[in-house]
Amino acid sequence: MLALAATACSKENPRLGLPTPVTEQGKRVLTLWQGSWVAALAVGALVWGLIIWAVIFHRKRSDQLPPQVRYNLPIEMLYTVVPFIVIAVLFYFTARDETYLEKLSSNPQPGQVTIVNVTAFQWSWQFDYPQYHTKPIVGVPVSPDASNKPTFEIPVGQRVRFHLMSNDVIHSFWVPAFIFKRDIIPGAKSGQDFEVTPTKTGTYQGRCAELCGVDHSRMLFQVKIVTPAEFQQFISSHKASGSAQ
Ligand SMILES: [Cu+2]
Repeated sequence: MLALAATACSKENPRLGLPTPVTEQGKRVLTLWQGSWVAALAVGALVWGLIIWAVIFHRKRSDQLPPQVRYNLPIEMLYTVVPFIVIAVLFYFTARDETYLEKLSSNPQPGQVTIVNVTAFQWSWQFDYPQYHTKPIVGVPVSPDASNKPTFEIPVGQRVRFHLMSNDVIHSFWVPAFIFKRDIIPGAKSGQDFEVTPTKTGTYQGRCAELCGVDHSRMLFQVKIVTPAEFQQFISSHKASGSAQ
């Protein structure tokens, strides 16, 4: 109830602790989270109701032992079937949304799907656009200057594919506003790609979410979601010198 009250000021449904999503995929995660809360509250209301009912209507009235009942088959069945239904519903929606979030474009073409290569290292990030032959955006490890976070840009309204790589240990790519994070396993051959469709322009904070060494907490970056025209400008200003494109 506290969580509901704390988020009730916004016009939209309460986000229950999650940030405002800035991607299509983030919206799906938020909806799954909200649905899980509704399911949890429904189950909670049932359990609380039964407890209160038992406390009020079946409290001790005398020293006489009430009739001792065992093996009530209908109730035993109910105990088994109801949790199974609860789990099946949660499983269905989780599996459905996981499939949606894992979906990758079969043939990513520049202009339709922007590929960003993300390389994590102790303790910063490098961002490359392999389709555009740009100069890499490299973070300075252990930069005491908080404004010096490596910042890359992606276009709004188009799919963006992140390809994650690590040079050393396990890191984790996390942009809270995406409501998504993915561990980066050094040498992993699969599972290191995911796609998002940004829906809201702005500058969003990112960080490493896997304890990866002494300066883990300084592994910060920023992602700017910009209009496609601004993105083209960003790409031309980062072209490697002497590149044909
Ligand atoms: Cu890290």
